[in-house]
Amino acid sequence: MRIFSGIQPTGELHIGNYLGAVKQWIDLQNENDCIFCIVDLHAITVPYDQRELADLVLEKAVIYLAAGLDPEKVIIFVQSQVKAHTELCWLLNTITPLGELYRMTQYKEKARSKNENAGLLNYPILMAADILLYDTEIVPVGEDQRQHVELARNIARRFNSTFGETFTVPKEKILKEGARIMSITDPKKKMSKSDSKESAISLFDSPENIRKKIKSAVTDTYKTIKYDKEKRPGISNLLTIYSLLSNTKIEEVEKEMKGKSYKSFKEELAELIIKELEPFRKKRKEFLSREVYVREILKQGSEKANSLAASKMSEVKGKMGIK
Ligand code: ATP
Ligand code: LTN
Repeated sequence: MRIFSGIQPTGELHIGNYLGAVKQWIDLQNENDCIFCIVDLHAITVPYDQRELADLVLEKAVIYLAAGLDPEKVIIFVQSQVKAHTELCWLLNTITPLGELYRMTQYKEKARSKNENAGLLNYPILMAADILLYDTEIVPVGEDQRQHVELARNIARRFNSTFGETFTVPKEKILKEGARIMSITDPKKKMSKSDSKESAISLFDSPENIRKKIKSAVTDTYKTIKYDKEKRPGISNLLTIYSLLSNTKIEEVEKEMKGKSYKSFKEELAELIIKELEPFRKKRKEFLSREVYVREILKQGSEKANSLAASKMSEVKGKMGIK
C-alpha cells in the first residue's frame, strides 16, 4: 500500500504526536511503500520565526530517524523542496468550494486564536495536494486530521468526475487508542505543539521535567484509579498514556493500580515515560552529530519525491487542458 503522512516542523514533538501518529508510521514502514513529509509550507500559516524555520526542519528529520524511521525503506523529504505540492494546490483550489473550507474545525479554531490569512483557509487544499500527488491509499494521522483527509477524498472524487480518473481516493488510518492524547493541564483539550510547554510531554523532556509535569498533571477529586473519559478526563488520559507505553490494556492497568494513590500512580507513570523515551533521547543525540548524513537523506528523499510528483503533475495538467 502507498502510505503518506506529514508533520509540521514547528513546535516540539510530544507524546501525543508519537502515540497518535509517528508510532503507527514505524509499524507501517516494513510492509508498505511509505512517504513521510516535513510540511514547512503548512507551518508558515501561523506566526513563526523565520530565523528558526530551517533548523526546525532539520531537527524534525533527526527526530524521524531517532524514532525509528528507516531511510532504506521510506522516503523522507521536505515539502518546500518539491514544487509540485504548491502547483497542484493551486489547481485544486479551483475545484474546491469555499463552504467546505469554512467548515473545517481546525480552520475555525486557528482563525479564532491566531491571525486569519488565506493560507490558513487553504491549508487543507495543500494537504490534499500532498496526499494526492503520490497516489496515496492510506493516510495515518491523529483524530484531529480526519476531517482534512475527508476533504482530500472529496477533492479527488470531484477531480476524477470532472476531468476523468486521475487520483487514487485516499483513506485515513486512525488508531482507536492514542488517536487523541489530551493536554495534561487541561484534559478537555488535545495535547498540542502550539500550546504551553507545561501542557505537553515533549519526546525530549529531561527526566526531572517529566516527573515535574506528571506530578502536576490535572486529575480530579475521586480517589480510585478508574477510566471514565467523560467524567474523569484527566486520570483517563494518564491511564491511556500508561496503557499505550506499557502495551497493557487499560483494564489491566486499572487492576495493577488498584488501591494505589494518585500520587504513586503518577510516580510510576513518570518512570515509565522516562524509560520509554530514553532511547529517543540517545538516538537524537547521535543523529544531531551526523548533520551531513541527515541532509543527504533529505536530499535523496526530495529527489525521489520529485520524480514521482512530476509524472503525476504532467498527467493532471494534461487532463485539465494545460499543455
Ligand atoms: P498543533 O496542535 O499545533 O496544530 P500538532 O500537535 O497537532 O500541532 P502536527 O504536526 O500538526 O502537530 O501533527 C502531527 C501528527 O500528530 C498528526 O497526525 C496529528 O493528527 C497527530 N496528533 C497531534 N496531536 C495529537 C494528540 N494530542 N493525540 C494524538 N495525535 C495527535
Ligand atoms: N495537517 C497535518 C499535517 C499534514 C499532513 C499532510 C498529514 C500536512 N500534509 C498530508 C497527513 C498527510 C497535521 O498533522 N496537522
